[in-house]
Amino acid sequence: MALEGERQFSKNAEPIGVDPKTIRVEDEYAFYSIRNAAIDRGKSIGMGERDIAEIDIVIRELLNNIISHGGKTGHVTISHLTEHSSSSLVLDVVDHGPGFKDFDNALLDGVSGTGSMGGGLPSVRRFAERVELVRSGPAGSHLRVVKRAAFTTEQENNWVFALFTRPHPGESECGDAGTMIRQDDTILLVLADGLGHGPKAAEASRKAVEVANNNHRLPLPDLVKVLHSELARTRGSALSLARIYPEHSRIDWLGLGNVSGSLFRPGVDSSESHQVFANYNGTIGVQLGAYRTIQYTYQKGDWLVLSTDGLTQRWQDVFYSSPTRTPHTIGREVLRVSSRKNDDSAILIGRSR
Ligand SMILES: [Mn+2]
Repeated sequence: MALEGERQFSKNAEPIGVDPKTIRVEDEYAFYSIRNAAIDRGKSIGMGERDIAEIDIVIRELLNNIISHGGKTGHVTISHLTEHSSSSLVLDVVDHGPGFKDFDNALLDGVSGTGSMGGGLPSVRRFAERVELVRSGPAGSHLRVVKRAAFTTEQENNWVFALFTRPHPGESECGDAGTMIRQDDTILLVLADGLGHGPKAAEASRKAVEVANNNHRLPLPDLVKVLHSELARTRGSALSLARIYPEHSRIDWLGLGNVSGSLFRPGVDSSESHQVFANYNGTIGVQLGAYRTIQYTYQKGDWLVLSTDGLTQRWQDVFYSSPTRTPHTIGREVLRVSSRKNDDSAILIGRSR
């Protein structure tokens, strides 16, 4: 919600998210196509019902501003980010109006600016983590809105997830990246560990997430083939894929390299059973040997954990001892106590309810 430091115009007018999709605004009916595309994208990055409802309101307000104050035409580019601790929806809104006369006031409740865009954008501010004025002036405005998915989402298929990443200490970018994609009755989980750390590692893992997002309907072995060819010009990445079929209590697993997966089943006498998934050797984009999908079954109440080798085995102790067992609290605690000092770290943790 903080706007401090974001009032200067950004140099970067290009969309900052991956897989950008641009929709023109020529009249108020553009609302429906933009809303639907944004909602689809929000769902694909794991947003829950509340986030989706808020996106609806945010887009309504942004479109109102284009129609009422922004010269009636423009375009909206929808993209997403999967960096840091969570996924975000990014909206780049460009109009052909006279620009903002008073951007700060436009974000306040009850302020009506006549003749300028921004006759009040309070809901945009309330429901988005970042609202940034990229450009304002007689040739139109460019507003960037970043809405982060809540850490955990609860949806009809009864899995709750949290994704946490942490960069190598001393690096600004994290070389590990992941995503959760809900599609029809399945959930695809992706966790990638770009080789090494720093910007080149981040480039590889981000690319992997982007390619997985764009090809998420493919069977897992086919998705690996596409990933392998698309990452050929990157440094390469270890990567694991899990596709959950809630109706069949089944997880299809395709693990490559050092991104591990496991199921935990809390026992009645506080003992836990732990099943570690099998991984094949290989580095996406560099070298792949033989691999196949392996099926596991789970029960209600089981936990699924994907993690990179930036976490020490101590994370299992945190898991067993954590008194407040939500994916969010456990994931955050695991990163805090068991991240290695010499690598990026990431955990994607979920619970079947
Ligand atoms: Mn690593």
